Amino acid sequence: SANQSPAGKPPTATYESAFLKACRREAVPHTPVWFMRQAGRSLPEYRKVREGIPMLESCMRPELVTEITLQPVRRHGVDAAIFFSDIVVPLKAIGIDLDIKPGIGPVVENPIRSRADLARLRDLTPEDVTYVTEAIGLLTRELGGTPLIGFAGAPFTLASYLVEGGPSRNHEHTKALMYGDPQMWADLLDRLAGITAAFLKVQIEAGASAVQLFDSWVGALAPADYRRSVLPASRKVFEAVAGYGVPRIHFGVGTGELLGLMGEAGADVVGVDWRVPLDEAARRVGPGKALQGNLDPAVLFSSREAVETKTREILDAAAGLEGHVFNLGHGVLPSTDPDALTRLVEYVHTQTAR
Ligand code: 1CP
Repeated sequence: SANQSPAGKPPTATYESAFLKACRREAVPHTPVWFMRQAGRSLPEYRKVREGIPMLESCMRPELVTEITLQPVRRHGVDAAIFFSDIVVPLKAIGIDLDIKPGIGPVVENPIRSRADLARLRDLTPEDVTYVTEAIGLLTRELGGTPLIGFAGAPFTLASYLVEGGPSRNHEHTKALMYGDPQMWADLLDRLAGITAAFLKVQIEAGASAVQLFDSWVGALAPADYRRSVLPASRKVFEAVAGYGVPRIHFGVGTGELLGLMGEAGADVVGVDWRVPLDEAARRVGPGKALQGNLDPAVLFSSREAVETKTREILDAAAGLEGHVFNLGHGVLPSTDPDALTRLVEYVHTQTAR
């Protein structure tokens, strides 16, 4: 596998990549860069190949997934690719009645609200997502030494879509279940942890060199609730994939107060949004973990000078870290100028060349 230094053989280019070295907290030739949502609507070549193809359908076409995943690598020279898919793909694959609606996001026809609904969440098997295995096989051949990041939604964020029935600002139905029926909530998250772990294993076994667990909306919770009601399920996911030796990244938005606990859940790399400077984030996370982040994606709409100033601040705050992967604090906004992203990759690489 490209993911482990093969005993008695020279390590692969992928294993020696700046991205995987930074995740392992080893010395790097330059700070590696990738962007959450680097594939997608900011790229005209993406809009072109997606034309007329619904989002979920495009995730099930291996050649299209391969092309879309490679687009930002070719254009921006980022240090890692992220598999083109969505956090709801494994739920669709086990038969949950959902769709991704343009301009809205994932919508679940019949939300999960009662104990009887839990039976709809059956286990995921590799046969449910053969198109994922096929796409990753194609991709790892095309990518050469560039690592591929696999990903999945974390149990809390998946539960939020399933219980609310779609995107939500306040997560009120989700919290009603969490506080009102803690046993059903625990069972729901445990089932989702099993599905998520199975989906990550498929990606790693097909050739993904790292995985990111997106708990995008968990910042809606206080630390005590996170510890009691979410951390056990996220820990189960991380433990399930620990044996592969691939770096595990854990990311959420608005999680400044949760960074320490998110590290405890078992990640090797903790993702940080723009609200906490990286040196402070490192104090909260503690030793033994790399950090990923954390430029506000909205900064890319300002002048080149302003982008460089904000980026320089991040690189300075990251100077004492054990490992740093440069990223945005959340996904690329759809109307971002792609050239601003290309310039940002170049700026981080030249500023950190060692
Ligand atoms: O038709 C389209 O183009 C729809 C837009 C879109 C895209 C391009 C959606 C719907 N998903 C995706 C791809 C996607 N989703 C990727 C691969 C792209 C890349 O990173 O290069 C990834 C990693 C995701 C993961 C994802 N989906 C997350 C976690 C990341 C994050 O932004 O926090 C979440 C929360 C989702 C749900 C989702 N899917 C799509 C939308 C618009 C949303 C968010 C809806 C909401 O606000 O709740």
